[in-house]
Amino acid sequence: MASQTYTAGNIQVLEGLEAVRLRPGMYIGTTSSRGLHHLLWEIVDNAIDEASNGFASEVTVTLHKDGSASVYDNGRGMPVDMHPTMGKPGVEVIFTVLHAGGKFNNENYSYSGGLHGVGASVVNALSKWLTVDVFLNWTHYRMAFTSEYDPAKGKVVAGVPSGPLEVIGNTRKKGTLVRFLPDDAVFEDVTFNTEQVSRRLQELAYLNKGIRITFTDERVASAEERTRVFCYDGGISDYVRYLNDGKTPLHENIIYMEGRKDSTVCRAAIQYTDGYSESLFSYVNNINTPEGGSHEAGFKSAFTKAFNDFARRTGILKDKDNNLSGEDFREGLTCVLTTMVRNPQFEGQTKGRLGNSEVRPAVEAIILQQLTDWLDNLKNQEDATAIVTKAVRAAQAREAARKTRDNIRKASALETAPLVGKLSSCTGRKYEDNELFIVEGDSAGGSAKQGRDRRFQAILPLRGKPLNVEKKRLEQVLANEEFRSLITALGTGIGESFSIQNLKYGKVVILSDADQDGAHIRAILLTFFFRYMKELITGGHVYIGMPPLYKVAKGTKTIYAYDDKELAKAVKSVGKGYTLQRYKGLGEMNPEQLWETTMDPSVRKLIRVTIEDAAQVDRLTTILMGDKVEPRRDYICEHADFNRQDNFELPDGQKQEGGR
Ligand code: 0R9
Repeated sequence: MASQTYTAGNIQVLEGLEAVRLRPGMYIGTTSSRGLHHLLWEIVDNAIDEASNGFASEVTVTLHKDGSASVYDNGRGMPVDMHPTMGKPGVEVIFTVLHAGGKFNNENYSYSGGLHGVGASVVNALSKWLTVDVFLNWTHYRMAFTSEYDPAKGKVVAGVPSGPLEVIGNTRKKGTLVRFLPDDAVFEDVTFNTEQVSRRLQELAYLNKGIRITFTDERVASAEERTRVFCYDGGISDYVRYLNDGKTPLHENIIYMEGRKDSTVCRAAIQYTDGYSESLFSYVNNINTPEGGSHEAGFKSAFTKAFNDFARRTGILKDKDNNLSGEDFREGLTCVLTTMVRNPQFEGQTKGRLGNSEVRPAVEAIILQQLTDWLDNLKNQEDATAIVTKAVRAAQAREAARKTRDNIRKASALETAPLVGKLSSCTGRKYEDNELFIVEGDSAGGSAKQGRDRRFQAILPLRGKPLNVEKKRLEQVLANEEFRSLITALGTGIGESFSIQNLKYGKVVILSDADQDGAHIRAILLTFFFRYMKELITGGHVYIGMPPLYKVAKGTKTIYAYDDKELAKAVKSVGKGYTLQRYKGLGEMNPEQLWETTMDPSVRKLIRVTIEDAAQVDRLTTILMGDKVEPRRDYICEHADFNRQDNFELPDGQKQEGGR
């Protein structure tokens, strides 16, 4: 826990803000919309830290009409006393010295993301202006900073105090208020996204039980819709209930576990549903870890052991029986696992996997103990038996699927068979450069085959709508011919034998029509990848192709427009007397057109599918693809968006920076 006394003397001083201005990507990953939001998360994280350490109960986030954002917490207030060696007040050091602040001093700030925790000074450096108000000891203090072009130096001097720390007056308030305007000279887009901010704040409220987070977007016209309040006294248990909205639970009560070992704190909430997929969402220091890591490994191992031991104790498993596998116990599981880790090391493609090896045994010990206690409790016997019985059935189904798979493998070699007649493979042997286009319909498939660059582009046409795999067991998926060819084409295998190393394509591109049917097909394919080949998505291999909606032609000039905005622009640029073609489907394009607009890497637009927000995607998938109609109808009224704007892959050579 944080120590109660933190004077400015503890602040570690490292380096200046100039570096941040020069290479913002190094500090916030990217200057796209994602990077912009990163600024806000920096400040929000500091407020949440103050609250989760027990000093604040309220966090308020406001998006203002002038484009600025502000964050308030009712905690102790940032230190305003003088820093002993720098001779400046604590707040000034926090906002002007890179890596200052307790976050980098482990004795004071125990847990922080490590990714988000790059500090308030980075936000200051990348803002046009920033103000901080501290309400402390009945006094209201204020300090302001600006970033301005200095003609003498010929560059922007960032984060400079506009004056000394001021005393504004007396106050009964407590806490810290930070407001900043992101600099439009740094960011491609300086507009905060209401839904993105709202979703993250809701997530933080679930992850931090009892903290009241108020979100106001002053840009919203309707007063009713302007403010949302997120506060969950049930914390991650409430989160699991929310995720299971639209699913049928196997037991009413959420199983909640919590414990601490050395410096690792771990909490887990679980509830089983009658479905077949596994929905495990893990976090480290409030940061989502979609690629798992040591905390998940510890959790899974303890989980399997506790349930197998229970199944033996109660005679559900006999001496002669094999243990059930972890997968069997995770069928239909919805789980939120949160871990607080000192000095987290994030690894993997998208830095979404926890590397710290010491965390595994800690989480394992905590969960084994807690889950065994739960299973031994007499009042839980009915639920426990229902769960184990379901796992036994899962094991039987898994065995049946294995047999099906073996049979298919024998007949056609699932992983290696050449797909006569269906897949048009490419000639290139460098797998990471190869692309697989999954194309809706035979006629578009035909155009794609003729139009493509066969050196690195392979085409798999899909006939009709594929099977909706939500709530289908692997066995049923394998019985479906379309999916079998897809699995064979990818080369990875599926289920237990899935291996991303065997993937034959660096990019897997879904190409469907820009209509309702096309959207449905896309959703089905994404559901399939999400449920059965998540690594394909987390590894950044799945893309959505963007065919144009219109062709504007005049004389020899042709412009393709991908949305209505672009159409308006195109029409304006060619002037009167043009012909307009609206494409209803991919099939209407001839091979050259398809290449020119959708497949040629130097002009096409692809959207990379991410599951940054895997929990939301899971909930959405259930609602949109599951079997309950009501929640679907409710949801469609709002909007469902798998594709974030900032995940566009632009034409060749203009790739967006990656990172988080
Ligand atoms: C509006 C967003 N909130 C903040 O940025 C915020 C930072 C912060 C804080 C302390 C209290 N409230 C805060 N809000 C704080 C922390 C500690 C002692 N006193 C006050 C401590 O960690 O022991 N600080 C976060 C870092 C620091 N203060 C500092 F100490 F490094 F300056």
